[in-house]
Amino acid sequence: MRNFDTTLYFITDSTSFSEEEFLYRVEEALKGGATMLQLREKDKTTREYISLAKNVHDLTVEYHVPLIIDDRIDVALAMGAEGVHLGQSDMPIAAARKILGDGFIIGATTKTVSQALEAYEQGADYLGVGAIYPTTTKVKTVLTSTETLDAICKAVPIPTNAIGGLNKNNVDILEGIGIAGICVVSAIMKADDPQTETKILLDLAKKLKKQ
Ligand code: TZP
Ligand code: MG
Repeated sequence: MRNFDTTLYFITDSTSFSEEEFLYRVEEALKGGATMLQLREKDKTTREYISLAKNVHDLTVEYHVPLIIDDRIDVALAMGAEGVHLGQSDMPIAAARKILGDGFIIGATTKTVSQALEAYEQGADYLGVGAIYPTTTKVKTVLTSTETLDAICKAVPIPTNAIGGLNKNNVDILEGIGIAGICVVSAIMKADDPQTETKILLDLAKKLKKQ
């Protein structure tokens, strides 16, 4: 069963936080209504990634939110996450689907219509498209226009989220595009009050979806 809602998809970044502070922020975002959560770790050892993922999973299970692991199918399988998110340099979606089976949520980063169609055809459940704005989060990316985002939303029948530099003051650029939701890292991760920020962003994301 792949049941998920990408309306407000919070992607974490533990850089510069103690584990205690990080888990506190994750829980605040869950209390604020984040509908999906991705653990995104680039510098941890496999053991560290699994250990942190287990602790995050204890929280996401409590709030009935699916936990998606960035990049690492092995980590997701080892600790029992609900899904994985794969970029263009990670394992192809078809190979991941073969390994993970039908029960897993598989997300893909795509920046063009052809990448989006390929990911969909190979069995991706949702897409992340961006960066819409320049981002302060550590990532190799290029800007994606809202025209391309719009074309991707129209080309594939699976939920498509916008990502990159999004915050409560600039998401209006997404009005009228058929997105399923927004992905944010720093807007929540670095907020003074992550719970309140999450509530505000959830409200905005819901309104964007209705248009
Ligand atoms: N992919 C494209 S932009 C990005 C990723 C992972 C980072 C988004 O982070 P932020 O802080 O919401 O700009
Ligand atoms: Mg990746």
